[in-house]
Amino acid sequence: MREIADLPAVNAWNEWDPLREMVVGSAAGAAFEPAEPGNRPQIRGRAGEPFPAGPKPAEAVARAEEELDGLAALLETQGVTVRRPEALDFSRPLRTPHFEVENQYCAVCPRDVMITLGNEIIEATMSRRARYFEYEPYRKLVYEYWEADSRVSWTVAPKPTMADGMYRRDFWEWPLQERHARMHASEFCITQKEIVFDAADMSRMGRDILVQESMTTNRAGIRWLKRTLEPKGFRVHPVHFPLDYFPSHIDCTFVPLRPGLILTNPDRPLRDDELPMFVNDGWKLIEAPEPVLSNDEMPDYCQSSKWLSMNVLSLSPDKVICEEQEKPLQDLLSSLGFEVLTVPFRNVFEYGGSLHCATWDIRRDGVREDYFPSVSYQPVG
Ligand code: ABU
Repeated sequence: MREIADLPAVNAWNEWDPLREMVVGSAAGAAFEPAEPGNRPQIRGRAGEPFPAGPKPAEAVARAEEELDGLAALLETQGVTVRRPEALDFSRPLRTPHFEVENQYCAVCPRDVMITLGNEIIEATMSRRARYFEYEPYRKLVYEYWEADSRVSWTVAPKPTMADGMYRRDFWEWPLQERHARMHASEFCITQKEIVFDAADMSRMGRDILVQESMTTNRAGIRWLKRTLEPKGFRVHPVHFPLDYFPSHIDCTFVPLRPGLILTNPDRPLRDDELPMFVNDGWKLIEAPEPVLSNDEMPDYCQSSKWLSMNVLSLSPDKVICEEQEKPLQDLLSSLGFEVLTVPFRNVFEYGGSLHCATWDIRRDGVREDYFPSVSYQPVG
């Protein structure tokens, strides 16, 4: 791949342009996620048992670190510059004027916190108390990029209080019938009172940014993104997947792979009225195959679904990294013309993500393009 000369230090307009520089997360200092109004962690298959608290065992951290290092090494063989977050002790408790948690979480998934939109870095508000300060492991890097190139800008979204009133506390107790009845209202564990979003609910497609309304991103958060990004020439599109009763982060649900092609989750179809945007401009939606692991077979402390299988990382429009054991997906992607690289990553799953979640792209070749010429919506500004 020929590198584009004079690319800004921070430059990524979509999920697939040729990758040049990336942050890979780290499990160092990780702790178990605590129960809080925005999260009810459960041991898989043992719902009544108390979820552990405090630091993760050293062996679990070492296993995850080995796989994260393996991803970093693979990226380097592909000519990608890899950076890592600062190691912090996430087992420390946190107390603000509005809440307390017994410990924090980890820096395995930078994708949840940080997003590059063109030449701008945005730090998300976050939605859970234990993740309030999760931008900290990345701050030194952000300063470095910001100092290195005057074309780089940096925006920090307003921090919500995360006080009790920000949450719908009975959400976790809703019976399935009520969940089904409320699914079209898109009401989840966060209320609409404050601006809330995790960066991983966004997907970048040039001029157009998709934002999933979810347990981790509310309508106020989407309004903030619209008002912040649309005057800069983006168009922000809320998207919904009504059959996902616990939506959190779009990258196991709707994964753009290259111009014209999106990998979709067969259990979580896009809302009917949101489909025309893709169909009208000839995008093909292709369903991911059944993951190799069932939900019951996911690691004991993993709170994510089996669909981490489709959390792939694009190196370019024709090269993608998949989890080593996800053979059916690897075969599908090969049949679509992708060169598929693989890496073991199962030990990272209990930290909430796979290959896309555990990374944050800083620089990809390319400029902002309009992949949806039929979209007539013109943002103000
Ligand atoms: N952090 C991504 C998890 C999404 C899912 O469980 O499907």
